[in-house]
Amino acid sequence: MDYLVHAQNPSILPSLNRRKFLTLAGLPVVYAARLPAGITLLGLDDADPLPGKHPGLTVLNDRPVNAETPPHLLNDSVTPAALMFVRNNGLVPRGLPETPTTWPDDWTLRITGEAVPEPVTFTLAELRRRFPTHTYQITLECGGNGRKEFSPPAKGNQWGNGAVGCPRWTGVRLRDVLEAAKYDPRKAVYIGYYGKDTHLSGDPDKVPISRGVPISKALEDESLIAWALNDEPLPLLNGYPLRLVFGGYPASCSGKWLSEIAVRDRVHDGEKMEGQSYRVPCEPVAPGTAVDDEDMCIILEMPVKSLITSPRTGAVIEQGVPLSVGGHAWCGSSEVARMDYSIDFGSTWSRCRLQSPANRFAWQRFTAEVTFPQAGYYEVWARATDADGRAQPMVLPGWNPRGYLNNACHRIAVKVV
Ligand SMILES: Nc1nc2c(c(=O)[nH]1)N[C@H]1C(S)=C(S)[C@@H](COP(=O)(O)O)O[C@H]1N2
Ligand SMILES: [Mo]
Repeated sequence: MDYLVHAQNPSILPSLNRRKFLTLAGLPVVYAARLPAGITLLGLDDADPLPGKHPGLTVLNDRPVNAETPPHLLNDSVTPAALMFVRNNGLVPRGLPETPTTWPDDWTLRITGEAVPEPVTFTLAELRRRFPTHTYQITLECGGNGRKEFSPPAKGNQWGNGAVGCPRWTGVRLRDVLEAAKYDPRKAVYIGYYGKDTHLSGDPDKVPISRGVPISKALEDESLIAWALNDEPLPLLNGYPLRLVFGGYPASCSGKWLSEIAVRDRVHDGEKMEGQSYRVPCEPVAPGTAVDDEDMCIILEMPVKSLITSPRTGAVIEQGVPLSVGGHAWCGSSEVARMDYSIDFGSTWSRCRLQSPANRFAWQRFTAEVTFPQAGYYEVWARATDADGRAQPMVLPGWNPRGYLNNACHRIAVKVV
């Protein structure tokens, strides 16, 4: 096997090169190349449960591990650790506990780069002792969440709607640590992260991912170097023992298994910062268009979006009984200002109740009591609008080659009997 494609991505299988293999739980899927588009391998359901994760997560891929959370399991206001989605680009670092209960004091974080006078190393124990600790509830959403719906399809994990979660994160401000490392504000342009996960090829000289954010984002109050999720050590698959957390930006910026932060004097040029990764066409293009690298722009803030988490799609309800609908809404910068639902395919909309966020970058709970005029099949559609008046589109927004930023309205089916 000279080249392994472990991506569990049935919709692109027919286009796979003959020499490429799909494996599941370490076994080759022998006839993978013949699997019709749209058929998901049944065996994925038998894959071993992921350490620290709820068995209801949908595993898209087992090497690297990628798993999303079905919308109806995301109903908690604060996402439990076991329900936080997992998106790995490489292999989880070896030698760490599968279900951690404490922190390794001697884990180190190096601050490097052109914009610090010299590299500085902090142990995790020092970080915890030396800097003020902050806790924020922050939504993380993969830039490719919703990719499954793009047509023509985009390569990569075919995420449904569940590559999102909003737990409470505890750590220190990245700003405080950069200041302690005496970073030079006149030189600093970007930060780039490095983690301890390893490249799928096993090549120690390659890193699976090394992304970052503009220095202005790095310096925000809510930009954290975090060691706890909901007051417990981070789950192994979510970056134990240390990770970055940036609200409002694609979650790919929030480096896991964090071991180094480079303060760069230029836009960070690490793995998956360049080319077409986490970029969209600078100008809108027609679906299917091939776009040159130089016409692709880095994704910064994520768009306004919402998810109906209760009831689950397919609910059967009794006529005359109002249905409680609930979910969350979030956006990359400002707050979500209003939330509406429709039961007539978007012809008319009614207001939902919408709570304020726990803090900036936390999702906001919405609820509505919905009544249906008669028995039958309905869909409930949900639409969030941000404080700048930008609303979710009802159909797929701007097609882009890698299938990012799908913030189309979420829908569920309801049978009234
Ligand atoms: N070191 C490291 N950090 C990483 C990744 C990774 O593969 N390795 N994946 C990124 C991507 S693409 C996403 S969407 C988020 C996912 O965070 P989660 O797995 O905790 O949900 O982590 C980001 N940070
Ligand atoms: Mo991602």
